Amino acid sequence: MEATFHKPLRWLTSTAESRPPEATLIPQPVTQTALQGQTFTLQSSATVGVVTPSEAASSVADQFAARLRLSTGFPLPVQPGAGTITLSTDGPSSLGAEGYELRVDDSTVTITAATPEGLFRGVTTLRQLLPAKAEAATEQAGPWEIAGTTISDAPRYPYRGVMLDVSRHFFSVADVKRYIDLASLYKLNQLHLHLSDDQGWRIQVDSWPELTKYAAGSEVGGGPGGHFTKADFAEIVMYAAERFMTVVPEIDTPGHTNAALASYAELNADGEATPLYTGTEVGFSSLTVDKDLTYEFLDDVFREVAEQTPGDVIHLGGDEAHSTPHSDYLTFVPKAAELVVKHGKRVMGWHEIADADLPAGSIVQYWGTDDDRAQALARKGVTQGAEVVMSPANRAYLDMKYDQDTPYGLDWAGLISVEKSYSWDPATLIPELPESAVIGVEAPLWTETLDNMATVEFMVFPRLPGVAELGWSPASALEWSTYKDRLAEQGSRWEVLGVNFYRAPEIDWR
Ligand code: TNX
Repeated sequence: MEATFHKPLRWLTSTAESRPPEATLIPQPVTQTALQGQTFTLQSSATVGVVTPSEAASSVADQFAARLRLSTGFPLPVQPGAGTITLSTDGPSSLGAEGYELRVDDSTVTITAATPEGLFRGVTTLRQLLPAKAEAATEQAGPWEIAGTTISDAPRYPYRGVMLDVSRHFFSVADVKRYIDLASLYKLNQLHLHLSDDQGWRIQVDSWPELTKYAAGSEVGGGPGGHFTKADFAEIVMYAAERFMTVVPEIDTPGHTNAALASYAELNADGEATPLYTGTEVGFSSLTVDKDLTYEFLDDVFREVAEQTPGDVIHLGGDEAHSTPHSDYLTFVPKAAELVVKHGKRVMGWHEIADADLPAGSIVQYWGTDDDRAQALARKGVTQGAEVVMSPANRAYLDMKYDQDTPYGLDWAGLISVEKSYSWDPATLIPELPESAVIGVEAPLWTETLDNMATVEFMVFPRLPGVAELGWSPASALEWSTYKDRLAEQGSRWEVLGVNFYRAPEIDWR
């Protein structure tokens, strides 16, 4: 199987000295230089041109123009060939799939990339260069000025993710779309959806219909739950794809499986269905490792999930299997992993899976808290040829409280201030882990204490942009003292977008 994720680009170096004082971008681009004395002003006559239009490149231009029409009230026609704002996919392949160059001078804006995805990242930067009011959904007064600049940019890592746990509490398609919109503002490219757990099953599986007929109707606290039909899930996948974000579906196994065990008595060792569960304990459920039916079940589930997901990864969980004897766990993981591979996907799993034999091309998601055992498992995964995504729970977990007064969230991995969530290097956090094995970062959001988007946004913002920057910007550009000024600027954008962000006292909000 062909691996999607490539080695980080190392050929571009940061030039922090050339950074103009007005730069307020997150993530910080690889290089940015001011064009002194030049200012672009978007006028009502402006056009958006697409050079070498393809369906995907035109869709990037259409999305951008549609957004700006709302706030500027300008017609902004999209046309083939050069425009006032030109998007070109004629850039050199040396920019990489996500790289782009952006130039703003007195009269034009040009974004050049090698792919539509690169154009999308460039447009994301352009949106941040415009005044915050450009994000408004209603017409605002100009002027629409951008300081002259040239930017050359490409990501440090190919995997830059955010997770949403829709199992502990269910979130609607509209909620997930908003989550995608907000994450894509920071160039994140992976949406990990935690689709099954003890408390609820959230994705339609036709061959095992009780999962959604029965176990979707449960969630933490006894609320109504819910699930994504195949049509819903396709809508999410497409919405994400239009924003160059890949959905990584997780079916958590062999623990965190009460929803399945409650739906089908025959999956249980004693043949009796468990009751639905609406609490927040972990580690009490397990699939039956020595039953053939367990693997028939997973074969069907992974097949139907694979069919619904164009990305090349299925996450099989593997965390906190405290009710699975360890020898059983070591038997289970390779068998479950083989089924994921059988359906054409790469295996991803929480770092515990690295204790078992893993198929080639696996991805281990590290969620440790600087503890030796978790770090050793990440290294063990790499010894087996796996790649690593970094989600250290004491830094990247968005469900941890900011401080003891935070009204929602948990604190088992510690309190995580904005500075703490930003101040680490994915390449060096785990001692003796080869840097080349790290393919990126992910910020997980578990939702035991979160049942609506306002509280989700409160935990996600302002920490998510920092993790996004760790995934995109060169290590030499990561500096809290300048980051926190750039972050302060983002507050005005969130106000325009109606984001319920936490006004952390560490940040000097404008
Ligand atoms: C641990 S992190 C879990 C989840 C919980 C989370 C709460 C991980 C792989 N498993 O089941 O929701 O803590 O922070």
